[in-house]
Amino acid sequence: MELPKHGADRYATSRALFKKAKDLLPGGVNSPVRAFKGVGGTPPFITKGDGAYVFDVDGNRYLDFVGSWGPLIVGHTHPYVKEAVQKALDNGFSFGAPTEGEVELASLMVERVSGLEMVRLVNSGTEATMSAVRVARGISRRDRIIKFDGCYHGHADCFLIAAGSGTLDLGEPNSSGVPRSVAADTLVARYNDTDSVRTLLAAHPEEVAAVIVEPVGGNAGCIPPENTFLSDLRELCNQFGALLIFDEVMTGFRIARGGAAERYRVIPDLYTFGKVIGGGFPIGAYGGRADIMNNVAPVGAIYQAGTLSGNPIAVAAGKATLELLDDAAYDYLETLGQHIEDQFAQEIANRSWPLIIQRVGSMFSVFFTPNAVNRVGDATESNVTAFAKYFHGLLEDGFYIAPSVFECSFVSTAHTRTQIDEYLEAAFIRLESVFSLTPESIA
Ligand code: HOZ
Repeated sequence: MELPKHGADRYATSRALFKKAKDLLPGGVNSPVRAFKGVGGTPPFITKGDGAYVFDVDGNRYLDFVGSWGPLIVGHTHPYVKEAVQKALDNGFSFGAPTEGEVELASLMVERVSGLEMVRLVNSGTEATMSAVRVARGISRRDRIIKFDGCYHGHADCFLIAAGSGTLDLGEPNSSGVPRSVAADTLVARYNDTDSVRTLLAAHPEEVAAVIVEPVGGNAGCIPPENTFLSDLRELCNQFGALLIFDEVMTGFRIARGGAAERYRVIPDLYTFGKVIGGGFPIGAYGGRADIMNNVAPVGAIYQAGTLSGNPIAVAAGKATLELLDDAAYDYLETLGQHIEDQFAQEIANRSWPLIIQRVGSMFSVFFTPNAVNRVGDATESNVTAFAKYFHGLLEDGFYIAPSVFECSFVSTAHTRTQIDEYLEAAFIRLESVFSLTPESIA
């Protein structure tokens, strides 16, 4: 395998741009994890994506496992999605009025997801989760919610308590600026720990509007739900009269045609979506049973609105992306994901590396700790220095994985088996070199 050239100057233009960006944008970025706080160094400034690859301003090419943090499940600039977007562009950028495309996208979603009868399109995952919580509060007339430590549901005030994603790189899971009164209504349970939820619900009878969960933890690395965790949540919510919200912004239409609900056979009361349903354009959605969603304005009294909601370009991209995701696509993603998992697991066992790979479908993480990661506390045991060395080695080799041990990497249908094997070969060489360093240098 021919690796790209190494050298001090390979990120020169990115470095200069990053310096300038820091004067104009907080941390030089528009979303914290992009600043490489978790791994140090300079983020490559990306100019172009094509299939499974992205290219930076210095002309480096990377096999991309970030996929814009999940939306690009069919790869970059897929011709079918591109054509749909170009067609939509010809007709106008935004109307602030109903369009046929919104109805078509909603029906593609409803058709695939159990218990999803109606949806409301919004502009981001954050908008989706904050709106879903408002619906739960409006219906139940209760104020409190339960979330899980290390779960990330976007940046609305009520979720930035024991949050995941970029907050973990900064070592500060509670954002400043969140009013104490808002934080007091967010109760925090332990992921994969049903008893912690039961205890909170029992301690706050008739106070909890909703339990919101990432059905597969994706913002403290990839953390699958244990055994009956999700079905236990379903039962507890029924028992205590709280709504169960699956935040499927990351897992929706990715880990199965019908998302986590299909994969784990548990149906929540409300769903939130984003990422894949916009095919790379800004979008979000929340939805659930009609008897719940018909409480949203203009039918019901729970208000939520947006100028760009249902934007025709985002809708066209999302619709085209979903149309490409047939059973064969999910089988393919599963096969590639399984191959990555098997190869890593074998290599880890053979070489006794203190690592673990965790995967669900086409999302995966390699944790730099030998023990299973079942919640955020386990993930924070990861050797972040070793991860950073591994990450930068792979970047130099032309492989772009998530720049934080607390984020997932993603496979798309544009990745080929050959590309995946090239990545595995490079990853194992880099791991070999990381673990041959003295323990002190990677402590
Ligand atoms: N919240 C996203 C990762 N879990 C990061 C989004 C971004 O930086 O683009």
